Amino acid sequence: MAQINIGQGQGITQAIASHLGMSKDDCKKVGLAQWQQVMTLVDQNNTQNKADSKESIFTGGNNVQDLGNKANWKTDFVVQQGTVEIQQSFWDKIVAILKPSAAANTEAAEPVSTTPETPVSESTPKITSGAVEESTGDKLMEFAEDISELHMSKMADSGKEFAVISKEDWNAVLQTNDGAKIDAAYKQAFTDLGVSFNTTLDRAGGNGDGELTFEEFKESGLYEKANGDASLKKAFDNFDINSDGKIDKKEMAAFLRLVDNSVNPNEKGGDNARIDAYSFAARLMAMENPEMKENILAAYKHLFGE
Ligand SMILES: [Ca+2]
Ligand SMILES: [Ca+2]
Repeated sequence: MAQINIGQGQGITQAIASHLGMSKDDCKKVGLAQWQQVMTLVDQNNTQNKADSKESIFTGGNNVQDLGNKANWKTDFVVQQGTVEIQQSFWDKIVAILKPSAAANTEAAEPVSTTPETPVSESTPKITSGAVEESTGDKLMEFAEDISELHMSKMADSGKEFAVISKEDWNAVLQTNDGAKIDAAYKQAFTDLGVSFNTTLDRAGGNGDGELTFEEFKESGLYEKANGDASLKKAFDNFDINSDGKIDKKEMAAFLRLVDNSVNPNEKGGDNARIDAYSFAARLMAMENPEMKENILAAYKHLFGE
């Protein structure tokens, strides 16, 4: 039996990949069809669990054919943080699909323990309140690319988490127990991040003035790469709260602030001045959702009170 540890905000596919010690490059080599096979096995295991009156691994839908459909991945194959058990017979087949070389070796059929490929501390941009570090936007851009390379799906390597304000600084602010101070630091951090992120995107696809026109937004590649079949203009309009045809730094800050919320209703999370890859991807993907504009607007009002 394999015991898979599901981290916070992790999907079942990522947890399996992580349990197998698969690197990001390993994951990239696994196609949707293979994941569908894997999830079919997980589904069979789940059915078996139910028959044995054991706890279900996941809730929601189980249609593996729809695995690549972004519209479903907030509701289907939903797993809780914790440990799930996959019976050995199913697990062996899963290993054979994902790691054929390991499966050939009987020793390796037993799952190996995993080490996170990138310690969070190395990939976490540090922003000190009031000062924007030049590299933050670049790092977030790389981060966005990482996710899009992994098809912006549940399978994304979303173990990554970015501190909007350094953990040390944030903890120091929290320890003051001063609500007004915490609120101000939080808002400042997101404002800084909005400036940094917008500037990076504008440098990538525009004239570098820190505001994004629709053309610049398109050229920056962020959303297009993230969700090629989406209506780009609609996504742009969601960002452009004041409808002046440009995404300014505050509008970008509002989007990023919105990301600082858990998308998994089972988690508490949210508003901890950290952005994890899973939430980031989910928000980008939800851009066509008619509620998105309202959500960004609410985040905008929270940050800037306008
Ligand atoms: Ca511009
Ligand atoms: Ca605007």
